[in-house]
Amino acid sequence: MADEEDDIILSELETEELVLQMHDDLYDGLRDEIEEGVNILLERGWAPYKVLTEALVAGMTIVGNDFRDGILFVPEVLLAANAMKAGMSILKPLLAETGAPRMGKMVIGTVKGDIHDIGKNLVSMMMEGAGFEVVDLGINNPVEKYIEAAQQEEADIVGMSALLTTTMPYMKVVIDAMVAQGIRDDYIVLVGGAPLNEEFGRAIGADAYCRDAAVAVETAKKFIARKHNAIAAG
Ligand code: B1M
Repeated sequence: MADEEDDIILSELETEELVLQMHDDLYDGLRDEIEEGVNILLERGWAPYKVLTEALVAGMTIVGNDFRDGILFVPEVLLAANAMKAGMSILKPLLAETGAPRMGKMVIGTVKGDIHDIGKNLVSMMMEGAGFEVVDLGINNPVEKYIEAAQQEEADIVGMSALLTTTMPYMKVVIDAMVAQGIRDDYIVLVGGAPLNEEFGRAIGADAYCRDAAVAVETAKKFIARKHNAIAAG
């Protein structure tokens, strides 16, 4: 727990200062302070999505830049990631709060060889918030896991995440296996992750590349509507 003095300091900051302080706290991996900051922003009327993008994701971008530049190392980044997850777990029920009818079902996971899961978790949260049922396969998923889960769960969408240039080609392995088994067209395949782009998505045979979680939701809705229209048209 943050001690009482920290509580007072955080809660007394102006909102703009608080957000900057949260970027610092995320950088320093201060889980309790991040939880506290998230709660204060919510109390001040910030929408959960705004807290997520402006306080947490923006802070993580700074961490990412310094990781890239050799200023931060894996243990520090892990602490930052844990602090981010703590903040996200407060936002999750708020983002998922919806009485909307099920839009469709998605299985999603990070590909084999890759253990980054923050972005994938964010996509899951946002999809649930938009009324999708989400089956989260976690990290380091081999092709068999995606295919088995998609079939068992009777999913509409297969989502894949990769954060490394060395693991993103594995998405093609999964799609090629789906083609080989004659099941590729049974699913909408969406891919995402920082090193990907639209061209890559097209090249590997995905239905779409999703730049971020909000785009993933919009894209999923669009493809599900298309699927329903095709079924209705016979
Ligand atoms: Co890693 N790491 N990391 N790392 N890490 C990156 C990705 C890196 C870019 C850092 C850097 O150099 N700047 C770099 C990759 C370089 C490259 O491939 N060219 C890198 C490296 C090198 C590594 C290691 C190899 C380091 C090492 O061991 N020497 C190692 C690899 C381990 C492995 O996977 N086998 C490693 C380890 C780690 C930690 C464990 C320390 C930690 C992960 C903790 C965790 O996830 N639980 C970590 C972190 C945190 C990062 C950075 C700093 C942050 C990633 C993140 O969470 N971003 C990252 C730098 C960066 O990306 N700027 C970095 C926030 C998140 C919200 O964004 O994941 O992009 P993102 O998700 C977005 C979109 O991309 C999209 O929506 C999300 C939300 O808007 N999206 C999807 C993502 N998945 C989607 C799926 C969809 C749709 C949209 O499906 C439908």
